[in-house]
Amino acid sequence: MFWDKEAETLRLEELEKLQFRRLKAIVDYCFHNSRFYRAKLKEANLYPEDIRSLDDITKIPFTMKEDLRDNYPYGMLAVPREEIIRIHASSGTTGKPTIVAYTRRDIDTWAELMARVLTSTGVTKRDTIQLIYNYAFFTGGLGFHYGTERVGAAVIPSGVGNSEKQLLTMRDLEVTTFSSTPSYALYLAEFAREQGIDVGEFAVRLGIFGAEPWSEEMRRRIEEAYGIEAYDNYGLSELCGPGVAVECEAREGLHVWSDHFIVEVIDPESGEVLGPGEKGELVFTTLTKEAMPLLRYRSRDISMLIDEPCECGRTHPRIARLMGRSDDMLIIRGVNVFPSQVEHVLMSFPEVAEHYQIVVDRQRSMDVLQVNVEVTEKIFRGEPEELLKLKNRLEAKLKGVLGVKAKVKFVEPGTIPRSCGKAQRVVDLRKGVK
Ligand code: DLL
Repeated sequence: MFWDKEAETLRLEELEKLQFRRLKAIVDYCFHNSRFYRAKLKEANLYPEDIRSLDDITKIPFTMKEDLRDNYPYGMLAVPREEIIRIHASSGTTGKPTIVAYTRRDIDTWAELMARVLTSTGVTKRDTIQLIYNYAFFTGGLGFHYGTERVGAAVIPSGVGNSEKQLLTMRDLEVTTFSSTPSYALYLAEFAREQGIDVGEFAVRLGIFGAEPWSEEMRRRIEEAYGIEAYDNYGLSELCGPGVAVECEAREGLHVWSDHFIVEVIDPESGEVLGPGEKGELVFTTLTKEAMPLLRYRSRDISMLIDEPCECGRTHPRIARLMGRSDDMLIIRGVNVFPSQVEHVLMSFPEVAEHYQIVVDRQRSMDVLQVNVEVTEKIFRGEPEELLKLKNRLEAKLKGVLGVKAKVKFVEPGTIPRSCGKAQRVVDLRKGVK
């Protein structure tokens, strides 16, 4: 199912021609309208007329998150202030938040891209969608809201918090689709279970999740709990918010809307551009943004390009499910460890509940990695020998996958902090410790 079949299935040559035309135009636009980019391009001795092919994108210097911070709040704008009709802020996964601004046309494009996202997952105007996102500053709430209205489905701006009310809403209003962070979706199912409510009996058939990393195993658990199909979607405030990439019915990677964003994958260390199948940092160039265009923006998100045509018919390139962020990567005794690897191992054990936290500390100049894990009530109250066996199996598997020892600590069910938004999976106590 397509929202805009022509744009989504454009022949690859046509798509690349369009990208090239738009790339030239946006570089020219940045040069003439953004003080920041004019200086940056001049410094790199690059002028709009130097963009003679799509490959020339690699001549453009990267834009970093720090550039947005250094130019806080309005230094990255490429339009006069009166053209701005909306301002959001990133939720600040790391460091202080950054401001993003939109013109009327930016908001309109965003709603279009969100309509594509929703349609790609199977939403139609017959659906009733509950949006369990923070509507304040965060782009998840209003981004999904506008897209849903454009599709013509009924939107319930549920917001976050009050799980009891979320469940009542879902049940009484016969919600067919909901969207939240995957960790909250799991928490809500658990909360329902505790209240004796079976969410599997609700009318909900579809869930759209994103805004934080989640594994295939987590997907399976969400699907089982609600009896739904769960789709992944990806985005970041700096580009618009949600609406950058989404899975289609094939659910083998996320299509990036490449008539609006050029995606590249680079080696985060050297900056060298990598080919399909090579894991690295996603870099985006916005092709149509007016208020705050970004050229080769380093997202710090780790994924890779998938170079095969997709059975759904969309020609827009796919990225693999996100593997984490380069700044989430933990270096434990010299070994690179991604929280997503830990989650993958944990979720492959049915005895383990969905909630965990990774704690890193330094003891006598040695990094130590501990994983606090909730197990199911039955296991927790069961035989100590069984718990010990489970701990040994978990530790052995973690060692095998991570290449470094991790200590597993079982904690009482319900004790790891839950979040209505993005889950905090890592606590690094080494920061500031020498
Ligand atoms: O999280 C936008 C969004 C809202 C996306 C709702 C999807 C759904 P930020 O708060 O700026 O924007 O955070 C962006 O979140 O750079 C990734 O690190 C992470 N992220 C977003 N989607 C995914 C995903 C929104 N599907 C940052 N898988 C990004 C993994 C994701 N990580």
